[in-house]
This record gives sequence, C-alpha cells and structure tokens, in this order.
Amino acid sequence: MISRSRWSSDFSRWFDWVLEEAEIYDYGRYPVKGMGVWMPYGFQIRRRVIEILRELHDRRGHEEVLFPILIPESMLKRESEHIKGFEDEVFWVTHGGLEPLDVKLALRPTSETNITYYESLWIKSYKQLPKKYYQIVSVFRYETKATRPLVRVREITTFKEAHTVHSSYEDAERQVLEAIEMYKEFFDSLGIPYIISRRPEWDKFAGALYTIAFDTVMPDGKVMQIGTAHHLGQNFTRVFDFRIHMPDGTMDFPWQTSYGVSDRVIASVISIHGDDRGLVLPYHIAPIQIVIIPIPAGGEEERRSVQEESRRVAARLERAGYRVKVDDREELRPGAKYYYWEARGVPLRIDIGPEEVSSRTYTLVRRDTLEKYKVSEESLEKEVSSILRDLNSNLSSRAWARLKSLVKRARSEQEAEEWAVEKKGILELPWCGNEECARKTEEKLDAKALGTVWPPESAEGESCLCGRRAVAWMRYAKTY
Ligand code: A5A
Repeated sequence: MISRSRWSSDFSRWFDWVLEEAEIYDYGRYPVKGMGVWMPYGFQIRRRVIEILRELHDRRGHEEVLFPILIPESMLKRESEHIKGFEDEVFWVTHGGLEPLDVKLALRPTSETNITYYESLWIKSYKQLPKKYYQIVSVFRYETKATRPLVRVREITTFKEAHTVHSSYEDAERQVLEAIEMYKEFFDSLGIPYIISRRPEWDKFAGALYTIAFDTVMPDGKVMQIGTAHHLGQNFTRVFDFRIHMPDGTMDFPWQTSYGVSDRVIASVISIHGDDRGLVLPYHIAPIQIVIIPIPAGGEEERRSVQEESRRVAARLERAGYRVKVDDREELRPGAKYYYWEARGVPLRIDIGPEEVSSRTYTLVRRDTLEKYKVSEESLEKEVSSILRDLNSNLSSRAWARLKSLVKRARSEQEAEEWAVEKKGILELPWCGNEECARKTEEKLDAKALGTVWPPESAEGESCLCGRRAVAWMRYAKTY
C-alpha cells in the first residue's frame, strides 16, 4: 500500500499512489521489471483514449492493420542506423521449446522493418499512394534508464504507430504536418498542453531524416515526450529494395513517415489534471461520468425514498447518454464515498438527501473546482451538460496556463544559470547551430537539449552563449 501523497509537493509518490488507489495500473508486483497490469478501471480509461485515436486516424484515411510481434533478426538489422539505435533495447526470442532457433526473433521494439517489407509486396505504383497504415499494439524495449509505470515501461502496451508511404519527399513532409495536426487535435481533446520541437540531429529517431516531437511539462517541472513524428526519407525503402512506378515513368524508392504515441499519453492525462485528492478526468474518457450519492437521514421510509429518487435520477441521466453510478453501499458513510470517487476522478457528483427528494432540486459538485450547484429537476440535463463541458475546458485552460508559465526565454549565461537552479519547465536559448555548443550547454545546465522551436522561429539579431550569431531557439529541460 502506498500512502496518500500530495500532487502539489510530492508528485512522484502521488503518481504511484493514484495508480494504485484509483485501480488503474498495478505496477511493481509483476515479476518482470517494467511491466504492469491494466486493471478494469484503468482499462476503461485506456479504451476511451484508444477510441479517440482510432477516430482521428480513420477520419484521415489511415487503415488499421496488425503485424506479427516477432521480427527476424535479419529483417530488423537491414537498416543500419535503425538497428544501431535499438540494439541495446531489443528483447530476443532464441528458443522454441528446447530447440535453439536458427534465426533469432526480436520482440518488436517498433515496426518500421516488417511493415516496410510488406509494403514492398503490396505497393507497386505511385497510383496507390499515399498509403497510411496504423496499429495499436504492445512493443517491447529493454529500457535501461529507471523504469516508471506508464512512462518508461519495457512492455509499451498502448503503442499506436502509424506508417505511411509517399511518392515524393514533399508528400512525406506534408504527411508529417498532417500527423502534427492530428496529434494537436488529440492532445487538445484531452486537455494536455504541449510544445513542439524539432529534435536535434543527435536525438532523432533511429533511421529518420528528422523527428518532430511533442513534449509536455509534468507537475514536478520535468518534461516528458508524449509523441513523435518522423520523416523517414528513403532509408527503409532503399534497404528493402522497395521500388515503385513513379509519375515520371521511372522506378524509384518511395518515401515514408512514421509517428507514434504511447501509454505516456494516459500518464500525462492523469498527472496534469490531477490534484491532492486524486484523479480528475475529462468527462469524455471517464469510465463513470456522474456518481450519485444517496444521503439518507432518519428512518427506513426516508431511506427508501432517497434510494428511489437516486435511481430515478440515474435512469434519467443514462437516457440522456451519460455513464452514471449510484453508490448505494450501506457500509460506507457519504464522506468515505466522496473520498473514494474523488480519488477516481469522477467529473460530477450528485448528492440526494430527503431535502432534495422533497424539493426536487439536487446538489451537484464538480470534481475540478469542487464548486457546488443547486439544480432544479427541470434544468438537470442542461446543467449537467454545461458543467461537464466547462470542466473539460477548465482542465485544458489551467493546464495550458501552467505550461506557458513554465517556458522561459533567456539570452545570457547568467539568466540560464538562474533557470538551472530549479530547472522547472523549459528554457529557450538562442543557438548558433553547432552540436558541440549545445552539448556544452547541456552539460553546464545539467539538462537535455529538446531541440529547436517548431515551426522554426527566427532568432535574427540574437547571439548564442558562445558569442556566435544565433540561427534558432534551442530548448533545454530536465526530462523523464
Ligand atoms: N515508430 C516510431 C513512431 C517510434 O517508435 N517512435 S518513438 O520511438 O519515438 O516512440 C513513439 C513514442 O512512444 C515516443 O514519443 C514516446 O512518447 C513513447 N515511448 C517511447 N518509449 C517508451 C517507453 N519505454 N515507455 C512508454 N512510452 C514510450
């Protein structure tokens, strides 16, 4: 049992506490490091997040597929940069029963290689392009940095990877932009604020031409990468000898992109919107949107009428399309029920006691601000709908305000060092474009270079800490 901890002052423990208390993800007890169990309540949150992802991809013409989890060594090794980036992180299957396998099989760390192989079998002409596939699967990475539930796991159970094929560099670039727009819509729908950076050359995806990344700031001020989109150029199509008929009549290698998000998205919804009492869920992903607490006082008859009224109100709200629960457990007092449902982030609570029964006005309490509303029977649906929508937009705007307050621009060494005392959020510095210089700054600040502001913002007239003319704004942060 992890004891209750404060979101505001002890975030790391709070996160472990809330996963357990709200029965989201049972982590740390499974005898394989970096792997956890989605519990029923967490699974429902995850399922709704996945539904949003599916809708966004399907609407933009992506087709869902499902590839094998095992990739033969020879296939995974085709693209040399790719395998260089992943070789320390691959789990290998070496035996079938007692027999050693003649070809080692990798548990996929990502699926560029086997998907490209099949694309080369399926796609013969530019006329079939653009082609956009995606899958939502488990991938495995033997992470050596400290593992954390949902944030850095070795089985990433909610890995949405999209893979696309194009007849030109430009069309693949356009696809990267579409991916960025789609992810913006995705994160916006969950109220997760983000900043977008072009990762530095030395930190791009293994095998990509370039990587655009979404990062968010967690409650402890550390930055977490929550999504990435990669222009893969012809790096994979070339090594798989994947050629197609091009519009100009020649045969050539097509261009690709890939982009992905993971369980980290759920980790960030939990973390960013939470508070000292526990989860606060946007209403569209909440497994239970409204909880009704009957508050009986006095005798048996009163108790029965409160129960009946609670069920009547629940049925009515269910008819209006909400996921509603009446908590009629007799062994718990109302205060204990409040505590229980607050920890689980139920967006709206309705208290119904004898007074509510006789006056047909209900007390509504929203989870984000704990504000109370007295609502008459006639206006119930209207008020519920408006409170829930307001809750979502409040979660989003307070999260954005927080993120914006944690992005700091500096121009001098002294300002940078001031930031480095606490290292909360993100620091932006003018940068000359030289790797060595950014590396030095990383070391000096003891922070990581996230990459340059995207879309690129002019740094004209600014100078780098080294004194040279700046060509871009480079971001630094402490990261997960
Ligand atoms: N095939 C491409 C899309 C790819 O694999 N890109 S990626 O390596 O950048 O991973 C996509 C996203 O998965 C990352 O942006 C990050 O948010 C998440 N991710 C990466 N490693 C993770 C891990 N060990 N645990 C949880 N999420 C992880």
